[in-house]
Amino acid sequence: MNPSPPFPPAHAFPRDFVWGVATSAFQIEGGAAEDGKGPSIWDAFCRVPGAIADASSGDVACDHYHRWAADLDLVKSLGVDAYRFSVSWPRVQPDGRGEWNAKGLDFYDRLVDGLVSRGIQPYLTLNHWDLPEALQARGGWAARDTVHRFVDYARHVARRLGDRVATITTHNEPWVIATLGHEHGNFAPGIKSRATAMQVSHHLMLSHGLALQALRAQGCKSRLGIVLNLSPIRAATDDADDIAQARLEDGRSVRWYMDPLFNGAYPPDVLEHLGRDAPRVEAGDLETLRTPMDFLGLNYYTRSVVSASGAWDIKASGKPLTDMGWEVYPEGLTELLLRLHRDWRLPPLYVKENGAAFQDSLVDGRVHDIERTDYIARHIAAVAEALRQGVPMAGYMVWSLLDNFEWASGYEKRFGIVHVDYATQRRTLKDSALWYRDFLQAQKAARRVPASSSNEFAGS
Ligand code: IFM
Repeated sequence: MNPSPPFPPAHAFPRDFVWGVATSAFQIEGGAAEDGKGPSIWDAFCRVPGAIADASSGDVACDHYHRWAADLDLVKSLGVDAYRFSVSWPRVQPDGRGEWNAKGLDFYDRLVDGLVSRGIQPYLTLNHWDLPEALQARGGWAARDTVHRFVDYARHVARRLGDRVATITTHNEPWVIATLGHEHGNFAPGIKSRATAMQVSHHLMLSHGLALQALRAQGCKSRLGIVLNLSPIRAATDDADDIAQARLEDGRSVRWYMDPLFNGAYPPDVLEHLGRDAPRVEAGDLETLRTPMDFLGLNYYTRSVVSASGAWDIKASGKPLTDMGWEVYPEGLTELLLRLHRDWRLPPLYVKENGAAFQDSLVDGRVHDIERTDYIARHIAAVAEALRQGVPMAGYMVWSLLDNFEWASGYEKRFGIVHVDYATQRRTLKDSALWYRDFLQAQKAARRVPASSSNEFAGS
């Protein structure tokens, strides 16, 4: 058997550092048309021929809608502090406006109670991409009215669950919704228009700011924030064109979100580049965008290397690649965290997703996923290094608890630390889950002894 990677130093992390695992509704729940749930844009997108690599859908997924209690027992067995999940908007409001679906709300009520009774903090996300299809028919995120529908939805969910939920994230990865969903068109709703994508990104962030204001106005006690997918962007060479391209990519994927959220302005170089494709911004919008947050969430998987010609081949880096073809580059996480800390005034920062897809084999009830274990260990060490250098890190969550529906890749890519046999829905803890569990036990032991008298832990 392969050796386990050593544990990152236990005392690198503050005592109240939050360790967790993450999932999202569409990727695990199934129950796609059950108990009054309406269709989402991803239900519709899955029906488009060729949209999903294995022609699958979220109809059943991990059947978490029925197996949630056993899944929470699994979460509990890992010893995490928090569980990040998302609410499916069309499950609780099938048309995205008007009537609420009591059975859908009851499901999340039970889920939150189930977490609290197991001593796990619920970390709720309102929008992990599954917009009600009925709203898409009225223009989706490109329509300003959707902003107001989202604020109503946020208010209702917070009224129902906010008393027990530790944090509420408005949107997960707005860049993905805007760019992959509306510019490249390989994600739902499958639109290919840069102008639409930029308007969508503005509406997502506007709805985020308005939702924060609305939730605070109604006395919501949960901590509020957003989760961005960010990467350090590097030029492939020292060539001036490559450097300019990298600066633009950084503008479009990092500064486009960070600048308005923290400084109340879109980056001027990106606006100039976009020209007529820049979004329509109404008076007062920019002020709303910078509504203070209680936390910023960051999802990190890899860095991005760009060249003006587009000719850079990721294999040239010589680093290992995951099953997604993404370079394993943990030092990029430290680099990114230091840069965010340097360039913006940040609230407490969480890594809300980090993990890797690899080809797994289940043999005799075990999955020896040494590459995933190593990936997680090295990224946790990268967070420790950022903390050491002064970044206000508050938590780290593994993506993902379960193998699940990986969007346009269907079920072909497995990100879980728990293996799912989709034919039987049997769950098996992979070695990465066992490693994470043991690491968290070591963390807890370290919390119990004074920092000065402890040693660093060695891996099991
Ligand atoms: O599975 C996704 C998740 O839904 C959002 N962040 C990236 C993950 C891996 O691609």
